Order: sequence, then C-alpha cells, then structure tokens
Amino acid sequence: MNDTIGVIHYHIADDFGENGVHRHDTEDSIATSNVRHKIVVMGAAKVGKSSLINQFLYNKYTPKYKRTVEEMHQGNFSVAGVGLTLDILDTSGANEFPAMRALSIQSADAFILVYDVTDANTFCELKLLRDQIHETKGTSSVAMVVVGNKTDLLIEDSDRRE
Ligand SMILES: Nc1nc2c(ncn2[C@@H]2O[C@H](COP(=O)(O)OP(=O)(O)OP(=O)(O)O)[C@@H](O)[C@H]2O)c(=O)[nH]1
Ligand SMILES: [Mg+2]
Repeated sequence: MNDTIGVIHYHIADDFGENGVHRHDTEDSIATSNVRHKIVVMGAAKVGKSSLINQFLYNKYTPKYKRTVEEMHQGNFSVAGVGLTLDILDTSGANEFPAMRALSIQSADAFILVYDVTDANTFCELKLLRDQIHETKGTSSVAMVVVGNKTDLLIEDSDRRE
C-alpha cells in the first residue's frame, strides 16, 4: 500500500462497542465510507503506543500505565472528501505471544512503529521488528511510519542542563 494520506479530519469517539472494539460510527461517516485499511501499531513495552492511539482517537491521555495484550480500535475519517475507515490494532510490547504478533503482521496493510526517544534500546527493537515484518510479508515494500515518542522528556532534560 503506497497511498499518501493528506489532511486527516478525525472525530473523537464517544462509544465503546462489543469485544473491546471502540467504534465511532456516525451516520454520515458510514454513508460515505468506501476505503478501509488496517493499521498495526508496534514497538517495545511502555514506549507509548496506547497513549498515542488514545490521544489520536479519543483526545485522552493518562500518566497511568496499563499494559496492553491486544486491542482493536476503529476510526472513521474524511480525507479529501473520501470516507476512510481505519482499523487500528494496538499490540503488546512484551511479545509474550510470538504467534499472535505474526498473525497481527500478516493482517496489516500498514504499520506504525513506535520508540521512546529517551531509550536507544527501543529503537534497536524497531529494527528487529522491521526485519520480522519484511520477512512475514515476503517483501520489503511495506508501508510503515516510525514515530519517536516522549519528546517532552528530552525538552525537560535540556531545561535541567541549562
Ligand atoms: N512523558 C511521557 N510519558 C508518556 C508519553 N506517552 C506515554 N507515556 C507514558 O508511558 C507509559 C507507557 O505508555 P503506554 O501508552 O501504556 O505504552 P505502551 O507502548 O502501550 O505499552 P505496552 O502496552 O506495555 O506495550 C505510561 O505511563 C504513559 O503515561 C509521552 O509522550 N511522554
Ligand atoms: Mg499499550
């Protein structure tokens, strides 16, 4: 998938569906939705994958940590007048269940790979993940975006040095 997504206007979800699936289906978005993609969010434990998703979809942030096993979210967007449904899979950074990770990779159209800018190990982990994704997909032509998270901690560090 090499589609370029321009400006995304997103809605804040206000409903929690069955099976832990968070949905935001307005009549308007259902009527016009005609593109659907599955995005899988991966990265080491505690880098902030769930926090990014919760902020993006629901405008919510909590400093409390609760580990994820696996959670599917859904967002409906309008991109240049075209309805877009994103199924966003939040994964566990712990990789306790490698078979589950392989299935997630197989099912994805695109990936968001998250690391913590204050922890170099989490960036190294992304390299391994990238290799696993290429291997599982059988191609290196895979849509992925790398996100460096927790940049606020870098700003705090430089403030302290001054
Ligand atoms: N300072 C700071 N803390 C953050 C940021 N994003 C997330 N956190 C905190 O980091 C911790 C881990 O965040 P999560 O979003 O749960 O991390 P995760 O990658 O989903 O972790 P797993 O589900 O275990 O893989 C939480 O206590 C968050 O509040 C950020 O941008 N800055
Ligand atoms: Mg999580």
